[in-house]
Amino acid sequence: MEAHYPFTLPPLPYGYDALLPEIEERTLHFHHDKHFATYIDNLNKLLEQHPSCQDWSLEQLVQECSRLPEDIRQGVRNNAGGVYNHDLYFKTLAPGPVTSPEGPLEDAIAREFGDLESLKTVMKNAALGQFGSGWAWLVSDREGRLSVVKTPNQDTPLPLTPLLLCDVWEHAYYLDYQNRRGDYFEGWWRKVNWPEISKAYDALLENHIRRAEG
Ligand code: MN3
Repeated sequence: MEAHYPFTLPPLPYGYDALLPEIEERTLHFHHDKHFATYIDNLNKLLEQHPSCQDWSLEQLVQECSRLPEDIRQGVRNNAGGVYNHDLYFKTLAPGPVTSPEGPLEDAIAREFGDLESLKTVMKNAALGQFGSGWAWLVSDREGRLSVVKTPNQDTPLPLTPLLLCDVWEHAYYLDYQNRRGDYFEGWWRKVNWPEISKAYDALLENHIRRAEG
């Protein structure tokens, strides 16, 4: 993803059939090529008229949208959030066999939740408990403490660091699962890219240690 405007659609990091049978090809085509692309187009259109905001990073657009010109504030909140969330959503899934957390992340999950199955239960409750469209998240604070949160619409949990996110907008699952959000969650969970998420958590801890030493 570009550092700032103009943003372009990153390719899907795997084939459109890579998440079968949990997530079907047509869902990925709609979700990535249409929905994700639309958030990017809309965000670029909003920023087009405002050169002063064109060097803002995506994280800045999401977190500091109250400082934006009023006429684009809500639009940027929705669409920059949509870009941020979908970029991460597709990157945190992977083809292949079921994986599990590794190293410090495995330890942190044991500490905060007991075990991976308990984390799954907490996250599934968040996914099912999000009324209407939104997201369920596994996040970390700057010190590496994990928690599960949910957000409505395209809101993000920033400044907490997102590690994993489940899209519970109907467009993420309706073609495959219709109204069965819980079945979608179970399928989605089997495709989580734990090795990559474990690496992201390692990097977060390293940053924390560096800050503490610096
Ligand atoms: Mn979506």
